[in-house]
Amino acid sequence: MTALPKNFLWGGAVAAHQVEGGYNAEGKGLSVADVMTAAGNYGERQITDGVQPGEFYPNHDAVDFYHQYPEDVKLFAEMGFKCFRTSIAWTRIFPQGDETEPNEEGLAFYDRLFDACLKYNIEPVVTLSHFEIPYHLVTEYGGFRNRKLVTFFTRFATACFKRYKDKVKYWLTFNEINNQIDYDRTFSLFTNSGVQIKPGENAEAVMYQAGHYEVVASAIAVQEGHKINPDFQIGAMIAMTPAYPATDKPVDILKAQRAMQARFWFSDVQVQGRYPSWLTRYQKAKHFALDITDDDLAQLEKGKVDYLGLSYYKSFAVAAHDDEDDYYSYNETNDVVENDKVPHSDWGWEVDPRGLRYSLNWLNDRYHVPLFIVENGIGAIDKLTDDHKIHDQYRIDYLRDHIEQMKLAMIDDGVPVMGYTPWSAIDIVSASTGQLSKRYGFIYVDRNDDGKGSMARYKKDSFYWYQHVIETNGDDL
Ligand code: BGP
Repeated sequence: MTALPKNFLWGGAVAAHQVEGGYNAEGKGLSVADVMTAAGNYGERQITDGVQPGEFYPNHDAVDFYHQYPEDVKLFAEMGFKCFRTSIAWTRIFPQGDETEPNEEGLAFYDRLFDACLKYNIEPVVTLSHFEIPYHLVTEYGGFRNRKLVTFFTRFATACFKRYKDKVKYWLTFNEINNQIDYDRTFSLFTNSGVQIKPGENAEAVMYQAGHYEVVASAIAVQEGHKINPDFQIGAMIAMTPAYPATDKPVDILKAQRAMQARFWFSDVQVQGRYPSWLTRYQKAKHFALDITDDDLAQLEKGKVDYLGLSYYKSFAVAAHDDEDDYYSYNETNDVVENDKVPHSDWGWEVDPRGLRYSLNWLNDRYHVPLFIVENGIGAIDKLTDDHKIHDQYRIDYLRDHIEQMKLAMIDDGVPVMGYTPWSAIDIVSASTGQLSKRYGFIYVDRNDDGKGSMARYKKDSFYWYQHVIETNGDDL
């Protein structure tokens, strides 16, 4: 098999709120992640009115990366990482989100972290907003339902671009910006845009308004970033979960088409610089009175991204409700159905490696920009043996199968992929469940769902396997 490009960016990914801890260290403010409790299943975490002393809040200490990052980065270097993806916690830089001046202690922390990476020639890949918006922007402004968030986000982005212009080349604006297409699920709206739906409100309309302000904020940030450093590569980032038609019935085919259009209108706007025609008509037909100005549209055109980051975990199937599906509108909560043609993980997520090759081709045909797989992994219950080993063959098998499909897309189909940073470099807090027991890392962290544990790190079998994959540039899986 022909080798991948020599400069292929092998690495691993995390997010600040899921790995750092230090939730109130050195001036950091509360983010939406800090006010969500743990829970048992997808997206069921509860939102509280703030920090309840004594209760276990998974993101408060996470896995203490805030203090242990020098040793952790050394382990990433031992695996051979060429890059490391994490986010900058917005609330370390602007604790409340609406200040005019950044918090120097927060800026200094990420200086130290990026220096630790660069010491080993590990390129930081930095997400600006990864489900971590300041909670004050939620309570005071209503999150991204408020146009003021455009100013607050671009101020945050510009502060980061200026400070790290010589340390960070690869940036991503909003993590999985398209999750909120699942507008009936509180978790998706609250974590992406900090929006909470009021009684009687049309959640879909609010989602389109908040999503609009986010893509405008992203477009302005891209322009500001390129002024600060023309070499910046600034990307959008989507959860690439392809929707398959549940059957070959024409109404299911149409439903799957609308699902793909709805799930990826965010990246359509951020990559192509304009709204897709179906959406403009749909929003009018639904009488959504949205605040979209001509200046906004001009910004979208000028602020197109340089590449597209994506997470890939699974695919799913969708079905129409009847044979006369009008507008063939899409409601993720109601339209997604069980796909029994593929195996599932411990948390019921479809395991579909070929779906990655399908996705990479679909995105390449649609956007014609470089792609970056910035998340791919399997959450599992890992067992720590008495001699501190973790035999996670299931993770090796999952990642091997997906890397094989990525290589086919790159080498046989000619899809340009910049890099691959599996989720996750080290065990982290699961975003949707708040669980530490839903483990993804190459490195095991001794910390449990009740907050107990030594925080010690242990290399899993997958650590050594991935080290060899990187060493052979993906030739030997
Ligand atoms: C994606 C997020 C990551 C991570 C991942 C795994 O949605 O970008 O932050 O959370 O999913 O999902 P989970 O943590 O819910 O198991």
